[in-house]
Amino acid sequence: MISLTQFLIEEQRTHGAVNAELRLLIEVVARACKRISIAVGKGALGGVLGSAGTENVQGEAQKKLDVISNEILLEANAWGGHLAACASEEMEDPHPIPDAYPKGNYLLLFDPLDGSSNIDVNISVGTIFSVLRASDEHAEPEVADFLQPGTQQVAAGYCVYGPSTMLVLTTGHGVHAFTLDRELGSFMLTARNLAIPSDTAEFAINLSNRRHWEAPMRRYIDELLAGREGPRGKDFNMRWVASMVADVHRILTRGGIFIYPVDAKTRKQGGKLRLMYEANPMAFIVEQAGGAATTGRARILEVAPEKLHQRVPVFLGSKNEVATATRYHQDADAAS
Ligand code: P6P
Repeated sequence: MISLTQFLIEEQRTHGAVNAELRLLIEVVARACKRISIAVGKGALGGVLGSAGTENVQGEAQKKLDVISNEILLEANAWGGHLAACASEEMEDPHPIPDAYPKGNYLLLFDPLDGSSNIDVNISVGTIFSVLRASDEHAEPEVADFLQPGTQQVAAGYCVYGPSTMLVLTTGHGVHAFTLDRELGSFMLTARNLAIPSDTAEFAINLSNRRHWEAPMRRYIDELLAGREGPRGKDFNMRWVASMVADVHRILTRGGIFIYPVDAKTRKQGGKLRLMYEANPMAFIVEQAGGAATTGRARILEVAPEKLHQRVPVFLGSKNEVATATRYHQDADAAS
């Protein structure tokens, strides 16, 4: 069993997709995730549960662990000379690298603790990150430098803080999973080339929003709920953790479709989930594992970003189900 470091050095040798600077970036993020895992794992013993009493840029109440996780990632990435800047769900604007340190060639975007509403009830949460190349147009990266389509990502990953802490990573050559060995303090490679089955009998959606959905969304889910007597001719199972990292990890492990559609409640914002540091990294990972990821109308990775905290609808997972759900939306648009 090899460590993350050995795996990255082998990737550097074989594919060249990972240079020394990107390898350092990934290792620094992994080390930050270890620290977040320790903080999350302390639960009530760490005095880190509950609300921070502040709101983030999304107007959402921040949990103490949201703020702590954000700080851990900022501090970890300040000194290495691998980043030009960071951007986070928890911060309005890009975060510059302190003048005391050299700047690097990459931009790091992250949701430091996704699903944090689950923390106080001890359900799995996670960190999601995306890596883009920095442009050399501006000495200090601006928002516009971050607004690259998901196809420009050079790496993406997440860390799921569950019964075990796992880092899942792609640099464009498959998806690989590492499990934290707490005695060694190292992420150890436990799965190479994760592959999402093309078909599934399991879907993940917040069904309580059904009355707010568009017609094609109701059509697609109602057909799944009709089971073997319905047009799909088979029964489906439903899972909804309300923690994207946990739901996506299950889909990477055994297949499924995850959907957070735009609906009457979220139409003004364009959806609930954020493009740059939730949808794009998860879409890169899912496509690299043989799955598909769309907005219900178009490939997520080809969405041209307009704002740093832009939201999009998300349909991702087993490619044949994503194709069916997407086709229903496209057919409805064509008929309207
Ligand atoms: P709902 C967590 O807040 C999150 O951003 C995702 O991790 C998760 O999939 C979704 O929102 C849960 O949304 O409507 O079930 O609370």
